Formats: sequence, structure tokens, C-alpha cells
Amino acid sequence: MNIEQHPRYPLTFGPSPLQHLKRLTQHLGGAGIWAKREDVSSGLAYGGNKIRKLEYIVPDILASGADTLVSIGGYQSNHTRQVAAVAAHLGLKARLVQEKWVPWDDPTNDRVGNILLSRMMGADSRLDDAGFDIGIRDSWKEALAEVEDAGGTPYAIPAGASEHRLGGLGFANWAFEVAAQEKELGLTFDTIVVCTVTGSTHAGMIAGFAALEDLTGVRRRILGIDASATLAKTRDQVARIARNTTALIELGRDLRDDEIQVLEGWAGELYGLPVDSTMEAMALGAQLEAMITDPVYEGKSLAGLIYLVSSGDIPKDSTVLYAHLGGQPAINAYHSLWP
Ligand code: 1AC
Repeated sequence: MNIEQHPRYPLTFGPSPLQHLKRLTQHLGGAGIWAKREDVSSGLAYGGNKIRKLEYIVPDILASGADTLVSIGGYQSNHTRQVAAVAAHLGLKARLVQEKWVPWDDPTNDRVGNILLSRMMGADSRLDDAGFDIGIRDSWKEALAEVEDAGGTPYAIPAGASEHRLGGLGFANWAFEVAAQEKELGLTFDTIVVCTVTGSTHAGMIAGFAALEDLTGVRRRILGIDASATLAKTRDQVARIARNTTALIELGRDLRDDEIQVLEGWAGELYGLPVDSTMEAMALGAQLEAMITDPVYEGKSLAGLIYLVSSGDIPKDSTVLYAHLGGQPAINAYHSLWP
């Protein structure tokens, strides 16, 4: 099946908008920088990248007869907020495991931003002391069992929807959406910059752009900026999910090593904690473009983009697409960074 043949349940307004970041482009002296805004692409609880992944998972949820979506993330998980949103939209329940992924001891951390929105949407959101890990967790398996023991029918959605077998399809489709938008605008993005943690956003893009390359001959760099600070695990997960997704869309060849690039240098020591480059990037995005990013995801990928352009790694004549994945509801928990 190619990407168009996979069932998709629309949860977005349509293609996410492209925005030319003119003042950031001018500030850096080129390359030409654009953003594709997943943060304003859906009416479901501020949207974001997981809504797109869930578009390809909902048909399977509905076919399964489940009544409860069971998922996991940190206290300020964007993913669990989007699972809660899709559950509300479909009239299902959501049971969320919220682990202490970030040693950020602000008293509001487990009350505002994403977790507040999940609770407003009726999710059963429960805290767990376990620290950060992108793998499959016992706490999540226990939540699945609890729902079943109580007579419910759970549907399992792992962290970031990444280890779900359909988790890469949403962003494989994103690549085709970009190609259609390029045609309308009369330009080609030679470089894509995206934040990567659990991996399926980046992996889906890799698979989708590989399929496009085979159709059109256009070769691009899809640069994942690691924000997990557990680089080896994220690299493995991206490569594995990218290959699974290429199989699902019947690419018909293996991926080359140069198609899988997860770059380090902007995550800092720990997932979820900003470093100087994160703070500088967030300030530039906000003050030049009124584009709000967050200290966990988009601030780190924007920092990577700014460095790569400033250092000439991305040449001045490039046209770059920055994927804004919609991480910003977490900023409420980080209010003390802007005293
Ligand atoms: C890490 C998956 C992730 C979230 O929001 O929980 N992006």
C-alpha cells in the first residue's frame, strides 16, 4: 500500500500552514527559513504532531471496539494531552500514566499546561515517580491491565505513539503534503529540521521523503535534532521506525545511512531541561517572529537550526523547513525561566 491507501481519520483542519520566517532569515543572513506549523493545524486542544500520527491510528482504534485509550508520557507530555483530546473527540475514555520524566521541581509542573488540559478533557491522568525513558514501561502495561480488570477495553498507545506499528505514517504523509505545498509556492526545501525524542515524527518524514525521492529524484537532508539526551536509544528507535514505515508504504529498498541523521549538541544533559542555546533560540523565535517554542522540544530544534545555519553547515542558498511540532503548552510549567 502506498501512503494514500492507508486509512486516515481526519483530525486536522487540512494541510498545516507554511510560514516564511522573514525576520529570522534576515537576522541569520540566510538560508531562507520557513516553518510548517503543526501547532496551529487542528482544533483539538491546540493540536500538535501527535494529532497527525493519531489520524492513522484512529481507524484501528475504532475497528478494535476499545473504550479507553491508554498512553504514557511525562507530567508535561504533549503526547498524552493529544491522546486525551482525541479520546474526547471520539467519545472514548483516556487513562494516562504521567511519569516524572523531568527533574523540574516547580510546584505547578504537575498541574498546569498539558496536564491541566488533559484533565479538563476528562482524562484519568495519574502521576508516577519513574524517570525518563523512551522505551516500553511497566507502569503503562499495568494501566492497560487495570482497565481490563475493571471491565473496560483498552487500546494501547505507547509514548509519542512511536512504537505503535502505524506511528510513522502521519509524518510519511507530511512529506507528501510538503511536496504539494512546494508546488503551489514554486520552491523546494532542501533541508528539513525536526526535533526528535521518541522518534516516529522524524522516522515518518524519513520514510515519506525517501518515497518522494524515488518518485522525483529530489534528495534532501532530513535533520533530526536530538532532545532526548539519550542519543543512542533515539537513534536506534528512529532507524527502526523509519524502516518499519518504509515497509508499510512499500518503498521497495533499504534506507541509506545518510537518510537517517540524528544530530546531537542541543539537548543538554537531560531531557526536558533547557540550556543556554535553548533559551537563546526561544527568545529569537518569540522576539523576531512571535513564534512561541518551548524548552523541551522546539526550543532545542530551533537552537540546532540556528547553529547549523550560522556555522554554514546549512549553506546560505539553502531553503530550510523547520517543523514546529506544537510543544508549547508546557511553557506554563516553566514560567520561572522568565522572572
Ligand atoms: C515524548 C513523546 C513526547 C511527549 O510529548 O510525551 N513528545
